[in-house]
Amino acid sequence: MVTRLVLVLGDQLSPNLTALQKAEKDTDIIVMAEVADEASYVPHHPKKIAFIFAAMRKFADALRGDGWQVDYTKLDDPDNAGSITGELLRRAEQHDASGVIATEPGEWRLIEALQEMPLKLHMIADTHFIASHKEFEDWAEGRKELRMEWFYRDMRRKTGLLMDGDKPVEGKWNFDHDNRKPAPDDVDFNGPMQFTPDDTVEEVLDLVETRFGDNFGTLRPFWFATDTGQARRQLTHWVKHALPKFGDFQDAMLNDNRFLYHSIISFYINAGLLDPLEVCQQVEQAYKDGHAPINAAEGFIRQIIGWREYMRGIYFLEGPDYTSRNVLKHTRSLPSFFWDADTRMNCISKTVTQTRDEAYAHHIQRLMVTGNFALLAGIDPHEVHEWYLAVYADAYEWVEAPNVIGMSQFADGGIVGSKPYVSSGAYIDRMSDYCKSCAYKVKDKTGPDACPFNLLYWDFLIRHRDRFANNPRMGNMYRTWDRMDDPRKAAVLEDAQAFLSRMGSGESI
Ligand code: FAD
Ligand code: DLZ
Ligand code: SF4
Repeated sequence: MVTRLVLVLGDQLSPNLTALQKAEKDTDIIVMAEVADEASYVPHHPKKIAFIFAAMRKFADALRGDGWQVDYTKLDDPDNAGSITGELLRRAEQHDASGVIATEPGEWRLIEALQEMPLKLHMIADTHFIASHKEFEDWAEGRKELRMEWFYRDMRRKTGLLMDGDKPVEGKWNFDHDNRKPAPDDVDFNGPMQFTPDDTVEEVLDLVETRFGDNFGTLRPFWFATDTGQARRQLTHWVKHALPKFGDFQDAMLNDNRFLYHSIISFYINAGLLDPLEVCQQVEQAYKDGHAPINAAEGFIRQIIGWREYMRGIYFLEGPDYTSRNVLKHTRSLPSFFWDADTRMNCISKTVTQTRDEAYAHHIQRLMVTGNFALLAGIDPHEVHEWYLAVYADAYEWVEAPNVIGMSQFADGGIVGSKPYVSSGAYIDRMSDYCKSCAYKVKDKTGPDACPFNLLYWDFLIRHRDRFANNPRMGNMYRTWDRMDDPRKAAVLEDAQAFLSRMGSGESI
């Protein structure tokens, strides 16, 4: 009998994994390994490492219960080879295995490492996505602009989600204009379901505390779901109590509410615990049952079959050099307040503190607070990319990089976004209550108390005028600048430079 190894990675924890479908229970051996290389290629948030290790251990137990032979290596196992390929080589020798079956990993780094390994490799597509690489490539072929909205409509047609024959339900593809309400006074949802750590989780928490306790991020309290059953309970809880208002307040931010009406399921979908199509079908059903309005259901489904799939398509279409793109030639170092939250800018301080505590921030905090600031201030996009990859529990390069390098930092030159996502403090003030308790004044455009976003916004636009002045979506911004009188323009740019040099010299800002 020939034995083959079947690799299951920490973000492939699904019984429908293609590698498992191709394997034979009687003869093949599943290899799962907690390894130093994966746990430290960026300084991951301790909650992220604990989540992955705990979910891996439980998934391995479930596979054993289902009759599979699983060779599982814990991080502190003395024989641990320290890398995925090292572990495969060690197990191959142990079992005299003929080769490895693997589902394609979500990062070029690991795909390349597997391909270079001196073992026969059968790498299969990951079918936990709506679109295959080929479908995305065919869609992209010959298009001048790869706009998400057009791709999304194809995914609606393909899945049949929210479709009435070949037409979108309620006559429109996109209800986004209903989804920009500012922060509500009262949020009648208490956030995600929280799970008390069981023995498996506790053991992992102790390990992570010892080995990664110095990484940025608070490990305890730890409440994440760590198996599919728990993740489904969280999803159902959210559909019941929060989905109806998800659309309305999708872009809002609040000092005292970290989750608002967000689903907090990206950790679970990205690790394989939830299936994206099943999640969307559950949301569609809530709409059909009259429980959720169309703007909520459509807004949510678009995030998953639209943005999530589109981001993956871009990552694989653009290739391994994507994370080193830097068309705006930004070179400033990431300021220390991205790690210690020590800044008088309340929006940044709140977002970084929340990120430290939860390994989570929602989309608008990531895009319009930390991302916006990094872009305006001209931070090196690779440093920004490594920060996002480390600090969020849902971050794997296939989804993080297009969001950061593309959508947030415009470092890909406009493949993901047709214009840079930049704003002055006015946007943050409209969508949150951050500015009310900030040391800076959002209404001040210059002077010692002026909101730094106001200063840097103009500095950014003027710095990159040659690139953006002819962008039809940015003409208004430049016209507003051109209407300002010269002394005002000079004061804005001077104050912006002074701010950047204070930041560069490490002064508290
Ligand atoms: P909800 O707001 O409830 O949205 C529902 C689901 O839609 C999410 O769970 C997610 O699966 C999907 N989704 C929404 N927007 C996106 C998007 N832009 N790209 C991909 N999926 C999306 N998402 C990640 O999963 N991993 C990342 O590393 C990541 N990095 C990001 C970095 C930046 C700079 C930005 C702007 C966004 C990033 N996102 C990332 C997208 C988004 O912020 C998160 O998916 C979302 O905040 C997760 O929280 P949630 O589950 O409560 O999402
Ligand atoms: C993120 C991560 C971490 C922290 N640790 C492991 C690990 O020890 N073993 C493993 O199989 N996977 C881990 N992962 C997930 C991988 O990094 C992920 O599979 C690749 O980045 C591809 O998406
Ligand atoms: Fe952020 Fe400016 Fe508002 Fe302060 S005033 S919270 S720095 S946007």
